[in-house]
Amino acid sequence: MIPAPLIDALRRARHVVVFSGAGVSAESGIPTFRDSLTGLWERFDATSLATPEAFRADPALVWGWYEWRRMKVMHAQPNPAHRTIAELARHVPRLTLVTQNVDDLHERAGSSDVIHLHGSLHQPRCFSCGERPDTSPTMPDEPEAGRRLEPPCCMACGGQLRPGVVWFGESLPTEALNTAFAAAKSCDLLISVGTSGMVYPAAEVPGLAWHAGAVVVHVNPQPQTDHSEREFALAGPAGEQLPLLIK
Ligand code: BJW
Ligand code: ZN
Repeated sequence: MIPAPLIDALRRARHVVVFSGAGVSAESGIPTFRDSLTGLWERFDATSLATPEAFRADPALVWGWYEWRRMKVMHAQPNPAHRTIAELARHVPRLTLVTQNVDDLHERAGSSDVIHLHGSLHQPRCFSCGERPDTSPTMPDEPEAGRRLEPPCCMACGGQLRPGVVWFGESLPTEALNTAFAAAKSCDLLISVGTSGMVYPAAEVPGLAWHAGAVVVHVNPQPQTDHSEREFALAGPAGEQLPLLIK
């Protein structure tokens, strides 16, 4: 059941922001980070994999782990949540999609101009000079979690390529962050879907929208903390809840 004031807000909205996290890709078989048992940070140590220090210490361990994840994404398909977001963009005057995800499932579902706050698994760059290769490195045959793989060399300087994601302690891409914050402050409705809201500064996005007067809805199977006025929760998997919004 979608609350009537939320349906009303969606009908009236001139600018909708969708803010997505790992949970939106969970139903495509891509593991989240912090879910108990299945989350990546339950099984792998973030500080040995998702920091520049980790890459410096053991580039083959880090590159191999990200190639394993990239392969999982390449074999995955967008799910009804990705597809509903793409369709919603055709129903409202303006929609800005801001994602923390490093996969390309929103794009493959038909969304365009996706703002990737935490970069992309599919756009490596040189760890030394920042140059981006024209083509993505070829996929290893059968990468496995924990299999070490030497990163390819940068054609410009001979340095090592690194995954094009934002690691802990690194700044988010300035333009993407500014655009996301500006959209949050100017939207009438923000749909936060599949995120624990624990990682900053991205986690500020829903709050910015709420403080600027927008209606905010959280779509998540986990019970959320208390909500204030103009704030709603749709409790359940994104692939089931989001399609109800456009019915
Ligand atoms: C479903 C579902 C279904 C399940 N349907 N839902 C303020 C306070 C404290 C710390 C900090 C602070 N400000 C900054 C920091 C430090 C740090 C930080 O935030 N740490 C916190 C964890 C404490 N932030 C940073 O380091 C950031 N950089 C920065 O601040 O730079 C400034 C600076 C510069 C120099 C020095 C110091 C600072 C960068 C953060 C980059 C995060 N990168 C990662 C990894 C990316 C690469 C990779 O993929 O490996 O990004 S971490 C990981 O978390 C990933 C995600 O994008 C991000 C958010 O996770 P998300 O998407 O919310 O996933 P989960 O798993 O947490 O939640 C999934 C949710 O889905 C759950 O709620 C489920 O219930 C739900 N779900 N199934 C719908 N079917
Ligand atoms: Zn280089």
